[in-house]
Amino acid sequence: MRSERAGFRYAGGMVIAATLLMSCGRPAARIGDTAADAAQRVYVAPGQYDEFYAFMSGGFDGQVGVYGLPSGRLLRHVPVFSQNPENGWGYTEQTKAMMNTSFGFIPWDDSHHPQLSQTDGVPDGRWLFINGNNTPRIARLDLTRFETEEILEIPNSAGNHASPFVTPDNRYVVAGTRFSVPTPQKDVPIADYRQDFAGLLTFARVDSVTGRMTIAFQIRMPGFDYDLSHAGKGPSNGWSFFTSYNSEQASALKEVNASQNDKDYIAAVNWKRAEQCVADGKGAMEPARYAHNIMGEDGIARTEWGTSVKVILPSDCPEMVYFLPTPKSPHGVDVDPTGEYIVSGGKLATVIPVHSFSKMMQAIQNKSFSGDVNGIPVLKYESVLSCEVQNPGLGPLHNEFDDKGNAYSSMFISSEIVKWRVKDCQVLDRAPVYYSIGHLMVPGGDSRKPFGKYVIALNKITKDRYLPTGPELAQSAQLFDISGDKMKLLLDFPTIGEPHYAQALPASMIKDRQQKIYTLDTNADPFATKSEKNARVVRKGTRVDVYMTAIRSHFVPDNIEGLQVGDSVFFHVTNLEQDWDVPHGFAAMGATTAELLIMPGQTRTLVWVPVRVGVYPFYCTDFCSALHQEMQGYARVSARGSSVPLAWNGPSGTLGKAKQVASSHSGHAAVTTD
Ligand code: K7E
Ligand code: CUA
Repeated sequence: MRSERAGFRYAGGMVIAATLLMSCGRPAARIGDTAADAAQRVYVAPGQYDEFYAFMSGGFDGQVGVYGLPSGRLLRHVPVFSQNPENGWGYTEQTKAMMNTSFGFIPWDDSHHPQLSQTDGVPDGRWLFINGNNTPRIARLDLTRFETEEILEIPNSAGNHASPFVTPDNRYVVAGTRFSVPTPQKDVPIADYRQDFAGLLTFARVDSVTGRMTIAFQIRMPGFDYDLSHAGKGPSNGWSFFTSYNSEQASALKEVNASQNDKDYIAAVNWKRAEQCVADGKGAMEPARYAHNIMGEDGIARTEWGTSVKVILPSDCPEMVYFLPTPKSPHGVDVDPTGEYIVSGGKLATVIPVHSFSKMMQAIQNKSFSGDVNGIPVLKYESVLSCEVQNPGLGPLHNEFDDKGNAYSSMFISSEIVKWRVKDCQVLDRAPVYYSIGHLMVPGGDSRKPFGKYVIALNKITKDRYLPTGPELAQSAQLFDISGDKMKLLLDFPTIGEPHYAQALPASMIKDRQQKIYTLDTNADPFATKSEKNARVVRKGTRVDVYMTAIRSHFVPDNIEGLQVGDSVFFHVTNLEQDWDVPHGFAAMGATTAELLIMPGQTRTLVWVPVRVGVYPFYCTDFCSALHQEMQGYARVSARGSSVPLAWNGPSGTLGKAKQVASSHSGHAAVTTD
């Protein structure tokens, strides 16, 4: 949300207020009843587990951070959109295809909104979806393995920010474009924005068994900036809500020009109606090239190329989209657990507007419209409003809910969380945060049944909360107890990347469903080596395939000779272990890609191109046993065209003692024992 900061400069006095609030040193925190009391509530004794898993987006690091709550302990950093040299994600031959896009190989993204899959409006712990903001994509993680299993590119989109919010039955994840663009792309003057730019809202269908996504349809909307979304639930199930700003359709200096209107809109999209129109043959298939990357059962990612997409216009399908006027330049949109209230956060608004779904339906029926935009009816603000939270603070962004009818809103400029009652907009409590909160998260707080208990502030600016670390300071999360009437600060903990949104669920929902190993017997990687006696080295021209095994505490083969400068050496390393938590690593000196971390039963491939003659070590990077340091070997690299024969060590190879038998035609070499 860094981009939004600039916008506040034009909010005049607000900025001065913000500066004052943020520069007054270290305010005394309102901690629990006493510090000891707070400490006790977040203390998870050695050997004990946290109560919740929390999933936080990595923002500019493109990944997902998994934390335990209430301790705030970082459990795992799961690579998603960004290559990760720690385990070879996006570098290995098996995972590279996950980064394919219509723009080519893109090894990073900016991830903002994790969303747990839901069943009947409640997180079910099966999958986690997350958006790639820069090159529009949605990823799906499997929560039995904490691995990314699928990445779907979203065509006709630019800045996939209003994404990937799920419907209560997990039928769809949505993707609204933050930046309108010409669709299909074409070479036009930017000044022709109004006429040529559009904002597409994408609905990707999720398979209920496999979780696989397919683009069902896209709705071509006016060229606003579609910022955030949440699905309706309960009575409002069947609708998705998208905030928009820049209803001015300004194409330059948006800081000023997109902040003119007192109200922008929430787009209320009746996706059940859209489905019906699509089934009736409305809309048109338009050409669109996009990548769909799927991790196969064999552990190898592959790309399928999409070639077209169904695009439907609001004018094709009356009663599909309505605009709800919403002050001012709204950011978040959140639907309360009952599904009746739709709450926005107007970055420049002085109130928090709460729309009523039942009033919206009534207004639609009564045609209580104040006008239209490109034929999309604009409902009268007063006829859809439930209430406005007065004086909530400055810079409202996002809202989450507890299980007692209350909402918690983040106030970016005044750096606080405000708690208020949803049904009558009464402010009940406020708690300062340190500093500049973006999203906030209650476990299950955007679902039909919030788990409650805590709210976490995800703060943008840390200033003086932690030991300083040079020009860049850690991002900060703050955990509050919300079990009583008043919020109580329990804990600060640093986070990695820049978490935007987060999700959490009780650990009991997923902890006993963890996959512990990959079964070696069913390893279907074509380069797998399932026993040491099959380890071998095969040359075909300048390509050398090393079929290697790893088990405590050695590689087979461990020594290899006969490699040549400029060869492409494919180290296919299979971890023969079948015990939980015994990965082996593999690193080769001078490798220009990454190391490998190979899970038990898995095969991973690193390509190494030796650039000069010599003898180079490779070794295991994961301390796996008392003799881990001995888990090493050498690769001898000779000059191009050298007569040193290809040979290796191992149960069947006896490098140094062996009779070398070269096969004549394929350049293939083998070693036999005496
Ligand atoms: Cu940071 Cu949801 Cu991208 Cu608000 S967003 S803070
Ligand atoms: Cu294998 Cu260390």
